[in-house]
Amino acid sequence: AKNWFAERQALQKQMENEPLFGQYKGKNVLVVQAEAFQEFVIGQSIGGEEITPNLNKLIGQSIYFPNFYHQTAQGRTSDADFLTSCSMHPLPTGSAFIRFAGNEFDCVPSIVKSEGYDATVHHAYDGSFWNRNNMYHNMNYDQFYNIKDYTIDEPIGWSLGDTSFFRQTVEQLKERQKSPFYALSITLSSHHPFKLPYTNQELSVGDLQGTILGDYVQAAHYVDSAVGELVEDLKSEGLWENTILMFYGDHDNSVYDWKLYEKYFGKPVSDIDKDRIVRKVPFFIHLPNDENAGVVEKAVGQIDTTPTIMHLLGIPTDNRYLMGISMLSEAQKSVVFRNGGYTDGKVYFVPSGDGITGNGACYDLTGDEPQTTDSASCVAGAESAKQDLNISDRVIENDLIAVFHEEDDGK
Ligand code: GP9
Repeated sequence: AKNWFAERQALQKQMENEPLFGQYKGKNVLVVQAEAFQEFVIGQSIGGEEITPNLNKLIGQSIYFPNFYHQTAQGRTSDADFLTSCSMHPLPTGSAFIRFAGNEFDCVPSIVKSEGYDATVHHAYDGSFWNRNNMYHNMNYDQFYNIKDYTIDEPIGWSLGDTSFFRQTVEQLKERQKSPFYALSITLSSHHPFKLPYTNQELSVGDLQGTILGDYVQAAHYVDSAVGELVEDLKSEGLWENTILMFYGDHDNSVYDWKLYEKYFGKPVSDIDKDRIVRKVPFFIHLPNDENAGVVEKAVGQIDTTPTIMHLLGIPTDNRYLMGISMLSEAQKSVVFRNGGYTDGKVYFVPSGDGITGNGACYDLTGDEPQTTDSASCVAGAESAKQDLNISDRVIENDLIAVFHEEDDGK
């Protein structure tokens, strides 16, 4: 396993000679992990209105990755957190947050703390859910703000509406008076089954009215407005120009009634579209002064988030055990899904008996529309995906990062 990481570290190292490396050293980082927020709502309108007007505008001022995939499994939101913060794959069963919270990992809070950052995590729900209290303690956060730290002045769904959640999160960051800060804020209002209070349902969803997908679209619109207010708040607090804002969706919405999507898109949904609709979540990075804005088509995944943060802040990856590589780097690797599927942007592999359609197909993505292609084109990639998953499982189950660190320290 350590040899595998040596190869990965060599690939990660490429970023150190690339233009953005360290260009945002010392800036604050605010990461928004949005509940069940999928890519298919971005840039779309319904009933003549944009679903995500604020994000659409912000994406134009950010580095936007339309081919960013979630890689989560049974651990859902906790898997997204583990993938993005610790750059490891989720487990085949259960959640690493619950099963291996005591293990050693190289997660973003401890990495940025070694550079003098204050590191906090914010989520307006019971701190014991997904074993967060223990896992966040182990991840070395300076503080975990949970339901006990929020005033429920906008009750929505499981707890607090995202608008108030963001406002109170910014207040918490201000009160800490620590700079630079790294903060992860995990939203909740768009949780399944997406039923917002009537007054928060602002869109006319037409044919989708009264369906779960209609409710989902309303919820996405609400989250978008909350993000719009967050941006205004950051501006009025004087944080906007010295903070990197990242936004991504954690996982899919568990709605697999394809007739509803056909109504939404107004056209049939093919098998490959189904798989990609389910796996794609948006990812954007807003940099101070709207710098380096543009769309990056490269296929990237949640596991690449921590190395991307390190790239911007200029933190080398030596002696860190991370499976991803920076999304901003020219270096290439595949996005591996927990079911053994993968994509490298050129092909897309859906293993048989698994995945959304389970059709065991290899698709060529290089033309205008994805086409099934000879399965031989996906064989080597599928082998390598299997190996990545295997390495990740072995490392987690045997707490090998602790061993690697000990060996490195002894050198
Ligand atoms: C609860 C929230 C939801 O705290 O993170 O988790 P999920 O049910 O989406 O995994």
